Amino acid sequence: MASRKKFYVTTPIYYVNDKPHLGSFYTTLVADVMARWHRIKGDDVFFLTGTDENSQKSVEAAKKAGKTVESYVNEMATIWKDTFKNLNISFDEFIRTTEERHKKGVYEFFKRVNKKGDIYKGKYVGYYCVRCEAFLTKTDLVENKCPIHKVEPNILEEENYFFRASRYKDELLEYIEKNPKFILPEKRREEVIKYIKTAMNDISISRQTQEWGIEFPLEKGQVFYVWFDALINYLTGIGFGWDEEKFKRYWPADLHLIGKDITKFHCAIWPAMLLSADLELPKHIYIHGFWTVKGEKMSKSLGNVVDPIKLKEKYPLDAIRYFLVRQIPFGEDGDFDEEALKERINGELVNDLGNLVWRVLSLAEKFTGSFEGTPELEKYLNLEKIEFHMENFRVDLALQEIWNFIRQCNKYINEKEVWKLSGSELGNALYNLLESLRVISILLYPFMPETSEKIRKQLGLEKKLDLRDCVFKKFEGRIEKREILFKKIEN
Ligand code: ME8
Repeated sequence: MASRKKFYVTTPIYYVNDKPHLGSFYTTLVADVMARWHRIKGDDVFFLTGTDENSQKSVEAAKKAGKTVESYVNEMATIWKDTFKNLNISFDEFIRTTEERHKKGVYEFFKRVNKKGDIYKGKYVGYYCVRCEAFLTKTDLVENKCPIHKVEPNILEEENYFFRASRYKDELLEYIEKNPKFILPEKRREEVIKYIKTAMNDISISRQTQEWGIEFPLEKGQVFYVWFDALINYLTGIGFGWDEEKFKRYWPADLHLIGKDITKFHCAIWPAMLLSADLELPKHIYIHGFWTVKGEKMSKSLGNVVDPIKLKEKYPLDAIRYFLVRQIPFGEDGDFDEEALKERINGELVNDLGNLVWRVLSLAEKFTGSFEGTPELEKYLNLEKIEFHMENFRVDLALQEIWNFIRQCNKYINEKEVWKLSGSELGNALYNLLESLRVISILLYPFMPETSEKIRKQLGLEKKLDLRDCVFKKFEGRIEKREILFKKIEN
């Protein structure tokens, strides 16, 4: 048997100082869409998400909640995991950076980098914003102040260990040059190149003044800088340091999905770390934009976050999934607006898709002949284009193309006035429409898994999905009880 292609997709691991919001759901949703797409392609898929728990943010949030850091992160990790399950996210593994298996992998990774001669001790003298709990460079400052908190940073002096990231600049630039699809979209790639050329330095990877974190192996009393350990999750989540076989099966990652706020870490520091450890680089890193509310980034500190669970109480989950993927060109920013969500539900989901399924099934239910004919609608299905968009991670465009087909099916009903037909003419039209619905149910699965299942149930089709079945054949379903897919949202 020919070996299956593998597909390994990741999301950022999220900080646990808050529960998931629409922004974190968005990245995870796109990862879910990609994972499900590759599953129906028949690939050996691994989808990783998780939580980044060794941050000072955990310490502060725990303090605020009056809990020990340990019990706080445990509770929050459960909330994140459950929320993603509740949102129908089909992750294969959920990695937590406080787990032993992660620590083991981090130590193994560090050993390699250290052996390479890429770790050295130095003095860190620089700006430090206590409120951010982060080091700042001179270029970060605005009028000598932290741009977020508008306070003058402290000058901090610490004995730290550094990772020699600068050593890999040239190799990395060459790799980016040779692999134009390594960093996507293109405009981000240009930014990264500029950053590597002009600003990328060695980074301090240990902390002397913090207690919460993974113990630093070279000096007692220091812990790993949280970003150094966090990035390694992409390895430890698939077995690095604890299951070599699994690790070999899935590494390198096929796709890291991230938001634009963490580009430098993923596109410069992380690849440098991997080069140092003699590990292959991920195949693609796709950087998406921000969901904003009235033009401002959706974030906890601004108090403008949308809770996906609350949204789910008001609208069907699949409608939210549809909206998030369809609304913004993948890679750009977009404003979240409930009116736009309602519009898409009433227009695209109720009128286009819902109506199509309802109309076809009501006609088919009454028809006593056989659903047979010649494929007439198949030519409107541009499967190659859909596949092309998915290969380029343009989930929004793929969905748009599926909708073009759905609209063609509605047009077919109207132009042929199918409700007026009878006998073999009706049998032919219904054959075309039922086969179209069957194909649509497969194509929609990655985006709207519950809707896909509902359609298949009404058509009496089996649950197993295979992208290769997106060609017209003999209709082999059975018309079952009709069910409304989406209800109109009244204002
Ligand atoms: O940065 N719109 O975690 P984080 C779109 N732990 N996406 C958004 C968003 C918004 N308004 N807000 C957040 C971290 N995101 C680190 C990552 S990875 C080794 C460590 C998404 O909880 C987006 O993917 O701050 C962004 O990159 C990520 O959440 C940041 O999550």
